[in-house]
Amino acid sequence: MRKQNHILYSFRRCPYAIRARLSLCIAGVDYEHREVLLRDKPEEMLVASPKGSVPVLVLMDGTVIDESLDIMLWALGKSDPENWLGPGLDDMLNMVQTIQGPFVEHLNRYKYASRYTSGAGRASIDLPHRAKACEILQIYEHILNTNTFLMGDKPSLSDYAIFPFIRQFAAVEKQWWDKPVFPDLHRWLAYFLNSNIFSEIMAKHPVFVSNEQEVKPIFS
Ligand SMILES: N[C@@H](CCC(=O)N[C@@H](CS)C(=O)NCC(=O)O)C(=O)O
Repeated sequence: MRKQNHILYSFRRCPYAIRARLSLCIAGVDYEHREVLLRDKPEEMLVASPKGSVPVLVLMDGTVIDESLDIMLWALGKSDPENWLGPGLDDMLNMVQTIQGPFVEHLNRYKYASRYTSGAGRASIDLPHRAKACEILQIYEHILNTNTFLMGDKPSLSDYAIFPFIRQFAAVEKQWWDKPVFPDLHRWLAYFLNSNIFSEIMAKHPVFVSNEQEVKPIFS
């Protein structure tokens, strides 16, 4: 009989799912990975969390955690071998809120400009929103001028909760980002992108279809 396990519904490139997987990995939490297609979400996931966003963690006892930051805090609460929760939690959460609030708003408008505009002026990227996002990045650049990481000389929850979004931002216009526009942020991001934990959690998984059906051999 198949062993019961926690289940994570995830999407490989999603920054929210990336940070959830990072925390599950560092905490050594064992789980069944269910890779989903955002355009075709499995029924099991929607039953567990009707809002339909990834990541969704369904614990063995049936508890559902469907906010990435809550998954991070749950995993690190179980085990935090690198002391990601070491710095003050309130300061870290404040920093994280800026990213998932205003920064993500500007990132989406910059990256997916054509979704927000129509007609002749339709652009593929939105530079005013890039500039607004850069105002926030300038704050991090300033911190990283003197600190190796956002909260000091060791990586913490803030770094791991934030870098997946900066990765997404950096990929929109790679040549421009690589000038580099923010040299210390560039160095900081490279550290995480080259880390073993990042390679581990970016492993590709076949798309999960349903418990009853076969798993499709497609990769996202
Ligand atoms: N607040 C949620 C946001 C998660 C989120 O927005 N995930 C995106 C993918 S990156 C999603 O699932 N969007 C739904 C969709 O595209 O249908 C969290 O932190 O977990």
